[in-house]
Amino acid sequence: MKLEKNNFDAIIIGAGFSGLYQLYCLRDRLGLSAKIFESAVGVGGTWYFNRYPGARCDSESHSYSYYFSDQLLQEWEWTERYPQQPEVLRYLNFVAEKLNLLKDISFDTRIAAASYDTKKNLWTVQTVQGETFQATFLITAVGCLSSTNIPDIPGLEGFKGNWYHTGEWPHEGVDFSGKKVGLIGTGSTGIQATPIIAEQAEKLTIFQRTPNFSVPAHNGPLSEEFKRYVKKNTSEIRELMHKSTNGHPFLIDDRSVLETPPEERQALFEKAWKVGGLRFRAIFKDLLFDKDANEMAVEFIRSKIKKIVRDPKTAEKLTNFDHPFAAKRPPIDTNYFETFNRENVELVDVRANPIQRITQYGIKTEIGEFELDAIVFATGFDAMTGALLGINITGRDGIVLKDAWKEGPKTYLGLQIKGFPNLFTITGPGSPSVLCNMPVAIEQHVEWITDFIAYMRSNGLSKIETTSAATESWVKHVNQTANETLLPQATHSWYLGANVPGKPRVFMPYVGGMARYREHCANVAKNNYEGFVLSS
Ligand code: N01
Repeated sequence: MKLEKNNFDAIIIGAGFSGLYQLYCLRDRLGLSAKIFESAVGVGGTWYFNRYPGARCDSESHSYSYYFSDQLLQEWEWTERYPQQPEVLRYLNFVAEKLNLLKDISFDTRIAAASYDTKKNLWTVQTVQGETFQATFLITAVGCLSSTNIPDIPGLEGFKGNWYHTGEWPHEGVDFSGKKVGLIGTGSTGIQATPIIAEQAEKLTIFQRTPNFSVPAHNGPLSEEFKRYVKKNTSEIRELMHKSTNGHPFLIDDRSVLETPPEERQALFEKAWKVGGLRFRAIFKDLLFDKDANEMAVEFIRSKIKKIVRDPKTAEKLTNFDHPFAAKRPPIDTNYFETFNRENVELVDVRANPIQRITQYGIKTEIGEFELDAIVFATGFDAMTGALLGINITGRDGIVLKDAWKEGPKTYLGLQIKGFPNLFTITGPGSPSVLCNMPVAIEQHVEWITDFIAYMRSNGLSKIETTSAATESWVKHVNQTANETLLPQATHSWYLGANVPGKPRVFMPYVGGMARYREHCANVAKNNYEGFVLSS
């Protein structure tokens, strides 16, 4: 164990779900000296920053937990089917205190740069304040959706009202009472925020570029019976999540929508709509693989929206879909479409009438100017690579990560990058990550990294780096797997990097499923970490 003040065995960047568990594993399981550097003044990562109205997790609460500790599972109790942001933040603080993690986290400390010294086999990280720290291992736990994307719309600097990005929401909250609010973006975030802001604001105008699918969440308090079921069946729930494609506590049904007779198919869609949430996507096995199969889900959702939304013109704008259902991350909602029946809500189609500029008093589109007191950007993130590339990372022989990823991110297993020895990327591009219930993806990565470091230490090894061959073959597999599905057909998706101008178009997450990925990683470990060069 390294004892000098600024030297550690491992440095972890980020104190969200992944960083906290990684610290616990390295410090308490392996006995290493480890330190987290976190830019915020508290734990939580994405849950620390995303405080927008309606912020709630789309995974069911009983699955949105660490499953490595029975004690944590028994002591914590979720209150609703989907946890609200403050509850998730309370949970992460509970874990950090329970595991005594806070003393090894340096808050309010942003890492600006990290560089690898080949001779010393050491990573040096530098904070924005200029302080430096060193470690053998560098582990990024920076989150996939943490670098906010604010579109470059001319005129924003001259806007006289207030504007906000949902991912950097003021901690004191925002009171929209009596205000005319404009909201740009209809992804999961915009869809969650819309009904809540509409209840408060005098007027809410939603600027929609791409009509989005959404399925009712059917949120509500958890029954005492369900809470007892969760506590009694932790092993079964864990096993089910590990077996499932997306790390959720339910499996994708083995039934084909195309082979199901029409009446039965309709009944199954209706039943799934009543159950709600991400379970809707799991009722047929072919929805993400076959365009005709997918079209049946599209038609069903379209008909539901048209029944909810009273104004036919608004309903038309909301259902003029241009991509397959679930090819982009499918939002789930509470009263999203119902909100368009309110007198104080207006929908503007900015694909037909593009935003021209932001003026002093509002947003100007081709059909006219919308007067606004506040603008909410629910415009998403520079996903998966933004936060990593926000740190100036230099590897072996002066290789800069930005240059290495000029044509898009390339990793082995989403965990390691050629040219960057001893650097691990938790839920990095090329891993199931955002296509999975995140805590399940995170636990698997953290445990795999921990086992790898333990293996190195017990074999007297101190340096690992993946090979070009392993990387090329994995990247090819990630692309092939994506192309077997309909997901790349949503050409404006952040999965492809298409939401950020100039970002290379590469399908970033691994679509092959959590269960398959898990098995693959286990085999790599079993074969003495095939695809890595290990040395002392
Ligand atoms: O961001 P998004 P998000 N002019 O990128 C629009 C996770 N999440 O924050 O589709 C006009 O999905 C853009 O339009 P288009 C979840 O994984 C999780 O909503 O590019 N519009 C789109 O409508 C999710 O997928 C939870 O045409 C512009 C929207 O902004 C991910 O976070 C809750 C524009 C951005 O949608 C990101 O979701 C919420 C412009 N210039 C989110 N630029 C939970 O489970 C962008 N848009 C808790």
